[in-house]
Amino acid sequence: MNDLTVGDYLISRLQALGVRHVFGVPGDYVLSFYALLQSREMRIVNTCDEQGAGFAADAYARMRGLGVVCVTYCVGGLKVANTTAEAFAEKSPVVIISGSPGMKERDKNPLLHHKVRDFDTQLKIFEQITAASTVLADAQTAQKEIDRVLDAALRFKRPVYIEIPRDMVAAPCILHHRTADHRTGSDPDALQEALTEAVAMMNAARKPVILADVEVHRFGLQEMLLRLAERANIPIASTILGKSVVGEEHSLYLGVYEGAMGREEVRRYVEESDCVLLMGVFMTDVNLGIYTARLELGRAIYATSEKLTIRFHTYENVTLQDFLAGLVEAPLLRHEPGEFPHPEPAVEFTAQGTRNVTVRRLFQCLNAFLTRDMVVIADVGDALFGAADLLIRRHTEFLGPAYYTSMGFAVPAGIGAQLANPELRPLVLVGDGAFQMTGMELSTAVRYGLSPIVVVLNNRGYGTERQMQEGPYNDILNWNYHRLPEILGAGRGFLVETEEQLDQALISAERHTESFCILDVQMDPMDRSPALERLTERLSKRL
Ligand SMILES: Cc1ncc(C[n+]2csc(CCOP(=O)(O)OP(=O)(O)O)c2C)c(N)n1
Ligand SMILES: [Mg+2]
Repeated sequence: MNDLTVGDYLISRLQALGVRHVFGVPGDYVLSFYALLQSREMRIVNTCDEQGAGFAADAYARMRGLGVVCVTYCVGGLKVANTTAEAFAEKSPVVIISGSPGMKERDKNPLLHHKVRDFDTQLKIFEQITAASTVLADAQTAQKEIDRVLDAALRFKRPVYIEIPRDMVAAPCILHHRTADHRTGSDPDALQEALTEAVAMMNAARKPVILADVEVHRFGLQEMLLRLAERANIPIASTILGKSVVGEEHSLYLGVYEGAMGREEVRRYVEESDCVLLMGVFMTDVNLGIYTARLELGRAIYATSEKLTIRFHTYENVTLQDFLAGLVEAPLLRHEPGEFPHPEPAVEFTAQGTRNVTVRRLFQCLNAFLTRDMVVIADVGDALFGAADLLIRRHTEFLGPAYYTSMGFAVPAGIGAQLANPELRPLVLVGDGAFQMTGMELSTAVRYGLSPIVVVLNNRGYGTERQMQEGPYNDILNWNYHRLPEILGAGRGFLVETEEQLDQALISAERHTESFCILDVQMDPMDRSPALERLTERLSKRL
């Protein structure tokens, strides 16, 4: 006999997988599980709102390989539907744990508070936006269910849903032999044939190039990819979603490729290549510059965790890991790439006194300010587009919701990121509109002693949308963002109108490490980064 409960088992598995923090807001259906978390030395991080918890857990997962958000039934659960959708779309392994009415309470279908339609309404919603889901309704199967669902999160790098009825938390867990995880390797013949074709194509190419995206990071293949690039001497570009998958000071790094939205030299180099290795690439509109990218599959080796295509041949049952490992060992010729573009180096920023800050100058200044000890987190809007040209010094130092593009990610993500890796200080770039959605999570940062530097790009409204179609619906109330420290009782705020003030504020922010710093950077409502200029031109043609 053992006295392990279902709740204990779930927590011990999460701890074994490296999780030390759980983000969320409690409620009566999940209180007993919260008490258990507390007693098991799992750090509970209470956010102001569940959406904040969802984004924080997503960032934590992107940096540590697994994140957990824990909420109450429906009123909490449905608030993390959006953050879970983002994690699903961008492949981030977040475990959503929701409390729910006890199994015994469900007899005769009573109208219990928070219930929407049926007891399984929330489950059905999460089935659509997770890789696996379960309700721990039976102590006999709870262990297997927990194992199955957590394995799916790790295998597919997607969110999963675990609902724990409140009377099951303390139910004795019936232990079975833990089944090995069901990770399948590649079919050796298919792998061999794929490698032969890929190597022949790469060796015959004059100008091969690698385009690396987020899956390389999610599956921990950065080092292997670099080894491949270095062995065959092939330059690497990244997408905006995969930005920083390769340290951007690497001598083979070209820059961010995003079709016509990105820098012209990078676009030309990638599109003129006679052999493009698309590694873990999401063919999304934003990644491909709203489909302005000209990537012909007849010249591509396209490998993802879900499929492998070489020219027009598709190989079944070849994993991204095995394919990449095979290429690293294969007899590849060393190429002579000749001249190729590099990201613009960060030059020293000389503030031009009383000149007003423009988006372009803001990013030049940030580029000079960035250090290896920072993680840059960009929210949707010009914060994200402008950030494409920031020089990120080592991998996984950049987080941005560049595919699903939900506003409100960055401030809570800064909390998750700093808890995931306390050695990195978050530099959070966020539009005023996005800040108004989740920016009050700075309260959570204060509570847990975190120290993000938050730069609010204050262009008085929805600048990205203004560029496409102007109207009063793009205006928002102007807040005194720099005075938030007065409300929160901690932190430093800076009102920034000129370059001199920007420079000074960043110097002070760098020194003030005890708490958060917020820069309210005032900009012209119609100002924009070069990338946004190119993007909005394309988007507005589609309206
Ligand atoms: C949750 C959510 N709601 C609405 C949108 C649509 N949208 C995309 S950009 C944008 C404006 C963003 O404004 P702000 O955060 O101030 O950044 P800016 O565009 O001004 O740089 C909106 C409303 C979205 N992407 N996400
Ligand atoms: Mg704005």
